[in-house]
Amino acid sequence: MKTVLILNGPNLNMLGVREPHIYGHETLQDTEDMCHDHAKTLGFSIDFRQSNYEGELVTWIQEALQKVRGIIINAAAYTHTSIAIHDALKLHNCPIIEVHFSHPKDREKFRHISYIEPLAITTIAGKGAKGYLEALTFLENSIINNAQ
Ligand code: CA2
Repeated sequence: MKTVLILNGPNLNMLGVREPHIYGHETLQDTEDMCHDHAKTLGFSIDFRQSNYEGELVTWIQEALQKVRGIIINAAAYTHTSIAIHDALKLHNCPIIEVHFSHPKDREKFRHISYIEPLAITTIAGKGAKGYLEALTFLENSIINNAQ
């Protein structure tokens, strides 16, 4: 079965606990459950992970080499800082999609830069947990169109 790696960065384990006006009411567990259900309808299996550690995210990206058909990543604050995650993602030939619950470009200036964006086939932002489902559908279309 086609496996998609879904990676989540620091503090996303706190979703639903605070700042629902920015990130929505869904927890990360709700998001994972929604992704599992949607992936099933698309014929994907998903490997959904979260870490507060940059190096752990880098290791998971490396370990996924040749094993996944696509990567969906919300690197959270590392989006705006991490050349290490950028470099690790660059090792992959599979499609990468950047997702965010909020719309970082409409927020503070320090959130306007993304080190993921140049490597991603698209960025889906500001749609809450539903953005992850849109990313899975987008990935499916891109895999089919490229006959990967
Ligand atoms: O909108 C997104 O998905 C972000 O990636 C979330 C990150 C933020 O640093 C990015 O700029 C945009 C923050 C992760 C969640 O942080 C929380 C903090 C308090 C309560 C709940 C979540």
